[in-house]
Amino acid sequence: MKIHRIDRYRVRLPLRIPFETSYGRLTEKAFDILLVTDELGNQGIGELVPFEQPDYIEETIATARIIIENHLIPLIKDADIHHPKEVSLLFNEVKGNQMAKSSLETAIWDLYAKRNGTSLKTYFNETRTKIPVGVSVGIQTDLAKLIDQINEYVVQGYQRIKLKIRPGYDLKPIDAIRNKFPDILLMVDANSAYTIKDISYLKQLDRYDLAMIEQPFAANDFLDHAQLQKEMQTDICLDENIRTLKDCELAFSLGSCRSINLKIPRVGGITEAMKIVDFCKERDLLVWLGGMFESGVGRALNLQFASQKVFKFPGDISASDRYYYEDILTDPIEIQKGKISVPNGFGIGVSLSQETLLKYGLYDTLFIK
Ligand code: OSB
Ligand code: MG
Repeated sequence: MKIHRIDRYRVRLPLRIPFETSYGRLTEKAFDILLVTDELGNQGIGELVPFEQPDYIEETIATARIIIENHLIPLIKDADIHHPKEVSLLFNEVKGNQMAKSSLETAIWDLYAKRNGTSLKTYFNETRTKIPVGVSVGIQTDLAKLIDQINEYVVQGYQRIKLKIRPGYDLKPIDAIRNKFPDILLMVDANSAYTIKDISYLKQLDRYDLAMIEQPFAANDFLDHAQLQKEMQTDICLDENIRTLKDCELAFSLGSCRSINLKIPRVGGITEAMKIVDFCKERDLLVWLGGMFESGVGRALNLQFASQKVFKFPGDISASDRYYYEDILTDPIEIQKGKISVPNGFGIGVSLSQETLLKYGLYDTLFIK
């Protein structure tokens, strides 16, 4: 397989509901769609997912574009690729920058599956056709509005609610949700907003029967998380910390968490994600699939990957209408009875709406043979 050209759309899609986390507020999501074409004219699609601000992790969409154009494309433009697993090896000399790598690596997996006339999920183990899904709810200081919003998601069938929290917005909203929905599968995500000084405060969360607390401490901290996990009953889940399989090994051996939020782009692509899944399975570490407010392309990829039976905990993979007024797919992703169907076509299984892409995006060509 030879790469003959790479094109992209740089897109900004307005969000239906602004999304607020412990570190900021998002009203539009910027992302790039990369189209990788082989010597036979097959085309793989990948999404570049980082945010515009380096406030979730250090990568931004602008830094990722530079890495892609100046460092990653030169590594694949003359290569003869027999299997997409070779791409992560070719990219090895570029340190970090996982989301930049993932955008091309996942496009090449999609290309490979399309070339072979098969769905992407055929490369994964023990797959299902429908996936249980959850929804991540942004910070909403008006608690009546928060409860209304969650109620709407529960009515739509979402099987798990994840609430974003930060100091000053934690016990009260959690208490309000638990009072109204005593039995829902509920978890919280702090996006690194607390520190080791908050351990005794955070222990109060143990009384709310939370499925887990995601990333309470800094994105590169393993020791303080291990201390917290020792003192708390509630499972700790790591998100920002996990960039590689090595990070999972470290977290497991230190006891920093009992659960991993796996995002394919945050670990550099499908090949590393598969290794992490194998590791978690062997160690009985709960692994579930997270999200990055992806467009339909990234969520179609997430659905293919989350089709594996090991992802029994509902992922952050919501329907198109939870995020956007218009998605960039010809057929938006829909939820039915708390589940989303894995798209059926070749590769990631979806086709692009060129009209929507051009309405919200700019097209250019990065490389032509
Ligand atoms: O921490 O998981 C996170 C969204 C943006 C940035 C970080 C996170 C999130 C989510 C939403 O929680 C997941 C989604 O529905 O895509
Ligand atoms: Mg998170």
